[in-house]
Amino acid sequence: MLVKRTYTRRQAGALLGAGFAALFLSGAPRAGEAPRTHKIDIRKFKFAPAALIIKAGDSVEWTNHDIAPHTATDEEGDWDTGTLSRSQSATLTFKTPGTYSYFCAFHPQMTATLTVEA
Ligand SMILES: [Cu+2]
Repeated sequence: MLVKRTYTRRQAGALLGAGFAALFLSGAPRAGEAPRTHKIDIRKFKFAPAALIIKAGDSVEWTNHDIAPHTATDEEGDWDTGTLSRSQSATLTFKTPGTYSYFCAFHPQMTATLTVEA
């Protein structure tokens, strides 16, 4: 009987501890919003959306829906998805704020912009 009560008290203490931990976490600055993955479709020789704004730490997934191969290639050469064949995807994570203009290496008339906010 006594043992059972002690056990119960310990359990309650553990729950209380978890509650305090949760309070601390929720009270923390909201700088750490969970990173998101944004999707960009490449279809009919266009990036959609052609302009996208994300937060630093977010990722972008490009998916090629065309028969022709495409890339998403940064104009400054900072990043590149590499060649995406039909139905292929590539995901890149962006940590540095800035505005990036990019294009398709096979079809340079295909252009778009990606803005990474701090
Ligand atoms: Cu292309």
